[in-house]
Parts: sequence; C-alpha cells; structure tokens
Amino acid sequence: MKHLSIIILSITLLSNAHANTKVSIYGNDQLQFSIKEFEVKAGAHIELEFKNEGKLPKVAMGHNIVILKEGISAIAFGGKAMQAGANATNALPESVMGDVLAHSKLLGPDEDIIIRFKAPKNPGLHQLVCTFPDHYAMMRGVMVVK
Ligand SMILES: [Cu+2]
Repeated sequence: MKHLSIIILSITLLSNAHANTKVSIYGNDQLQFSIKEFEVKAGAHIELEFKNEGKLPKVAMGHNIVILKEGISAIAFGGKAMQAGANATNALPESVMGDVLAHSKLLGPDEDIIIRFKAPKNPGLHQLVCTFPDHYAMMRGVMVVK
C-alpha cells in the first residue's frame, strides 16, 4: 500500500510538470484580437481557446487564428492566402498549409474552440493572423517562444 501511494504521488507530480499552458484570445467585429502577444515555453503543450465574440454573420465577419512557422510574415502570408483563393467559407486554403504551425477553423459569432498543439522546441517568434479575406491587415499578433 505504501508503494502504491508513492507511485500515485509520482504520477501527480509528473502530470503537473507537464500541465498545459492555457491561452485565451478573442476576435471581434472591430477586427481586433484581444491580445496581440503572448509567451510560451519552448516545447510546452499549449491549449489555446479562441472565441469570436462578434455579432456579425460568419460570411461577413468570420474569424480564425493561424499561428505561423518561424520566419513567416503574417502580412505576406495573409496576401498569399488571398491569392490562393481564401474566401468567406474557406479562409485557409490547403495550398498554404506548409507555413502553418497551428490553426483554428473559421468561427461565426459567439462560437469558440480550443486548439491544442506543442510549442516548437526552439525559442523564436511566431506571427499569428486571421485569414478571413482582408482581415490580415488588422488581425495580427505574435507568439513568443522562450
Ligand atoms: Cu478575422
């Protein structure tokens, strides 16, 4: 019995050490992300809640969040997605996915989602963007991996 307690204690400590890093970001009808920058530890398990807290219909004001690989510019990527045919129902064309670290689907008003991914193991900057047509001009940010 004593051994069992020690094993349970060890498992608890281990799972705490690997607890997810939680981040919440909202998008709104004013083309704003609620936070523009957040920090995570290299290699951390990230649990990112994304919510569209707007009221306008999804076809007019849908939002997603796309976290890019290191070195990819959010502005350049937004333009590339548009050229690849991004539209109000398919905001993130398959042909640009090679630049993407993690992303949510496109959300309508009051929808939310949790996406899970692992932070890269190397420190660096990862720009993020909403790829609903033309939103990339305004809806951008940075994930800092430390
Ligand atoms: Cu948007």
